[in-house]
Amino acid sequence: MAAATPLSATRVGDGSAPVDWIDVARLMHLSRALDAVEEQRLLPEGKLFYQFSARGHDLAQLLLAQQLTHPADAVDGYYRSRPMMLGLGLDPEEALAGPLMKLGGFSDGRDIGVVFNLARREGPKMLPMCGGVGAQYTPIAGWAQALTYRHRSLGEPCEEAMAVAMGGDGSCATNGFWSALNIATTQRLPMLFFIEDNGYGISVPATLQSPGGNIAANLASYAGLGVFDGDGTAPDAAAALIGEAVRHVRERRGPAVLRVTVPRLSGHSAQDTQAYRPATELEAQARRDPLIRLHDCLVPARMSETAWREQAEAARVEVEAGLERALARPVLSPDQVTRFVFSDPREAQQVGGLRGAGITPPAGKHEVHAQPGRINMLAAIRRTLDAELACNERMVVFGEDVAAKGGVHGATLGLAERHGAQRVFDTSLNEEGIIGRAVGMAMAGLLPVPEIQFRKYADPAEEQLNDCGTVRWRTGNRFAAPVVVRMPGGFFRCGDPWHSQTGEVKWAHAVGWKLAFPSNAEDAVGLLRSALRGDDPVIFFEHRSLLDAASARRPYPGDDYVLPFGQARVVRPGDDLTIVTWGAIVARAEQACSALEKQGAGQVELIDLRTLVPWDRACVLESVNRTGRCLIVHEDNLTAGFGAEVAATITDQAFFALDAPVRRLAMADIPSPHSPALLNAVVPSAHDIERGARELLEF
Ligand SMILES: Cc1ncc(C[n+]2csc(CCOP(=O)(O)OP(=O)(O)O)c2C)c(N)n1
Ligand SMILES: [Mg+2]
Repeated sequence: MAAATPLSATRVGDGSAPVDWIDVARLMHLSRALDAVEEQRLLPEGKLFYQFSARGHDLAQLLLAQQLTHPADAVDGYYRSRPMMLGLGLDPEEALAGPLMKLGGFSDGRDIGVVFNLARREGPKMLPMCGGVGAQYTPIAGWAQALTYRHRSLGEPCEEAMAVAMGGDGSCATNGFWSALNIATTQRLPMLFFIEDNGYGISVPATLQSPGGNIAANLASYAGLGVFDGDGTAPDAAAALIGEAVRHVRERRGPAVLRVTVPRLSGHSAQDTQAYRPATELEAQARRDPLIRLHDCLVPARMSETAWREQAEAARVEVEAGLERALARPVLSPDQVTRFVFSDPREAQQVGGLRGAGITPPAGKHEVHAQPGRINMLAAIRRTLDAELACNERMVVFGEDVAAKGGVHGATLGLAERHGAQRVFDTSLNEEGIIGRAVGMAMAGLLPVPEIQFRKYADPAEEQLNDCGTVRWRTGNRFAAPVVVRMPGGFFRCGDPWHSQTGEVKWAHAVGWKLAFPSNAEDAVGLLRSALRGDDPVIFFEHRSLLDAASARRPYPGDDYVLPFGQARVVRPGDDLTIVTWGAIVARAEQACSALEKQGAGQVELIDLRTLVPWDRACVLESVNRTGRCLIVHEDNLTAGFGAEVAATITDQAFFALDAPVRRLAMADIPSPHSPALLNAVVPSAHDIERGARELLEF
């Protein structure tokens, strides 16, 4: 455990400058006044629903905030991090507008007020916090990795900037904490884990979160990690300890964890009576109140009692005035509540993605410039990644085995050699880390293109994927994280419950994701480039059976070719029945349509949706209005599969044109079976489609 070192003044922000104690005291009073007005007035009056007091945690946070002065610094905190926000410049009106659900307040009433963010082009930022404990860690690790990239590869002055994750003792048990620790130490990132240990996660004692109840002690032998541990309520010692930890990170001696012990002077939240805590414990911790300790440390040595009292009164007045202004603010107009799920070309986000960095990628061309020969879908994807890496220095490709091996499917073969180890790199085997890091990198102005090795293995990243999709909406377009996630999956000769699921409907249901599911090499190029030059998070599904399928081979359509999302392809025209499908089923459906035509059973119109979010409703409805019959076929499970969405839309909007029921043909509601004999029995075959289509034609 590192010992505290005396303060010696050099530069602000590197941990060795003298603390501005007068400002620390001012902000302590402000933080307490905010807590008081919420706890004593606004909650009892029913004006807010959530209140998480920071009393006890405040001093340590404010001491850390004073060190965060580099313009590229960023923090990701949690619901108890308001003192840090005050230290970064949050004013009381904005602080209260959030919990009061008013316009402004960092989410315009969309998110709970204690879940802050601080979006500004210049100066330290607070990345959007999440309600999920532990979800803050991997995005800020991504920010830290982006700092290294921005310095080394883009020449930006980030060599002393740092990233800070703030969390409680309970959060040290989460997947996110361990994922981020793994990333920060293996990549030697400029990242500080600031752990405020108040001994409890709601009512669960810290000993059930970390063995022995001290995460810092447990991490003492973790390779590549600076470990600091001390009392977060002892003003001088805490300031010295925090300064030392910050210096460790800024001087690029590696990541660090700093555990500060703090009292939780209120219940977990305003509703929590703390009945589970012994009275003696509550009395003992009241004596550790950092406000009292700060007073005893500053008065009279550094300020007079009168000045202290004046500060407290000034804070009370400032909060009252802020409250009045916050209460007078309007609420967001309800007709705006569905805005900002996706990017709005009229209004760029403040932070995140290329547009947040003030960069507009080239639009690309919609015309195909077919090159001689046909390439398979795998080569098409690789070539598109290669071309975009060459023209966009902010793009980075990463995942498990993507560098030296070139990906287990081969999509990134040779890219690391061509574009360098900074831009195409292997990660640890940690999907939450892969996606969470991508989110933070996108917020730092890069274009992250992570690969999830097999679709099923996105499961550990589910939380980060969900939070990534909603971040633009949650923050009212202040932040966005446009990442392009490549995700191979689906059957390939055989099936199995691990490598062969498609499960694409999850991404259609999740908020904020666009979803591409190409069936051939040309579409793969156009859709992938569209995604890489777009401004929204995209799941790019690569069907394993199509990567080298003859049916999917096409000429390369050119280095500028883009295919907009939401434009289905009419694979073959017909007036008797519409078949709607996508991905690997397209080729099977084509066979079925040819067979039906040869038999004289009817002319079937085959539609390949190409993208599921957005999906081309107009194309499908126009077709069904003509044919009066529709069969939807997919590989994903039947129940609540995307076919249900298409069917519901048709019955709602083309009901009077229908001459037959809308039918779905899909995988039975089981995981993909391994044996080809079993697989073929449950994935719709050309023969199954032919039979299903004939039934509808004859209906
Ligand atoms: C993933 C997740 N699980 C459970 C919860 C409910 N929850 C909110 S706060 C909390 C305890 C967190 O304790 P700690 O990290 O020590 O922070 P503290 O509140 O003590 O500052 C729990 C269980 C949640 N928000 N997220
Ligand atoms: Mg705690």
